[in-house]
Amino acid sequence: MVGYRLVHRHEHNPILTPDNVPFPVATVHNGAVTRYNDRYVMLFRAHLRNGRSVIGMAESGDGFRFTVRPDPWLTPAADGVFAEYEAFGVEDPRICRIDGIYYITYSAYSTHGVRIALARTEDFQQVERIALITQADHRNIVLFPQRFNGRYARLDRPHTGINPWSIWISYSSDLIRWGESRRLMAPMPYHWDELKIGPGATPFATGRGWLHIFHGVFQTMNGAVYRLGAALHAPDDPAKIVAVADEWIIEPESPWERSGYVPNVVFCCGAVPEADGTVKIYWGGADTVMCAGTAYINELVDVCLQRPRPALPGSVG
Ligand code: BMA
Repeated sequence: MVGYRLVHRHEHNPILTPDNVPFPVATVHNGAVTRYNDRYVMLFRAHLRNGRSVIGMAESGDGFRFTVRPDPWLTPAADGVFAEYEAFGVEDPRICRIDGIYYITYSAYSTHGVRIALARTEDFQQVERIALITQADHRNIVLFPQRFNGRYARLDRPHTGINPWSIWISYSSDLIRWGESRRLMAPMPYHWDELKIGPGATPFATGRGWLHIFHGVFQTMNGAVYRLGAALHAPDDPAKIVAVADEWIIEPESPWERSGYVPNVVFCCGAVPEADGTVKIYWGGADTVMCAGTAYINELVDVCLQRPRPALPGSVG
């Protein structure tokens, strides 16, 4: 369908480029965004010019025009257990507000592999690391913003050599110790996400369930293509997937999504639902710049419900 778009790209994309960052960086990408005191705060990943990543912060009044703080917001820890596991850099943050506290999950890279660390802030000035909440070989963990039967829930993405990389769920009573993990969603063979999938933005509540924007990858003769998809989880049971949209909601199209440090990548770490029924979606373009767009929440829910595919294709059909 010509002109058919679920997500409307912002006219000023890319909304951030390395030139907008006051400290020397090669990229500004994979940013998470949340509302804080009637403003928007973005925590983004930036490659330093040695190839390792730090997390920077930007602020905005309208969610599209961001100003970057002069110094990085989170750099690899200098001592203790975090120093050992963050030595190669900190990457791909997600922000989740629970009971007035902003929790940040981010990838911690080191010679031991990649783990997920949890930090918290109340004001985006002071940040406190809490714990490393996975073993090695996990990325892309998003928390749900509320408890279910008194427990926190998160979507996981463990790496495995046996199955295609899939989306799992785990639970915790204290945000530190997690368990009861189960696989919820898997890549679909011969489909846009057949190579691997992973959690993207922190899920947000809609009248019809939790909407989760995830990424899916297809391997072509010219390398991998990263696109974004949508899944709907039951309102009171995040382990129950109501529907997964068969089609992607965004694919690399703009020049800065199709070419850059890693070509043909749109990668989402954040989305902000608005009271007017829209959602602002943020994604890194080609692992180099930040982009934003807007969608109608109802249209994203409808595409899940009206044109679904199985969540676990191998076991369901
Ligand atoms: C993934 C992660 C992301 C990155 C994406 C595309 O494996 O490393 O941070 O945006 O690849 O290169």
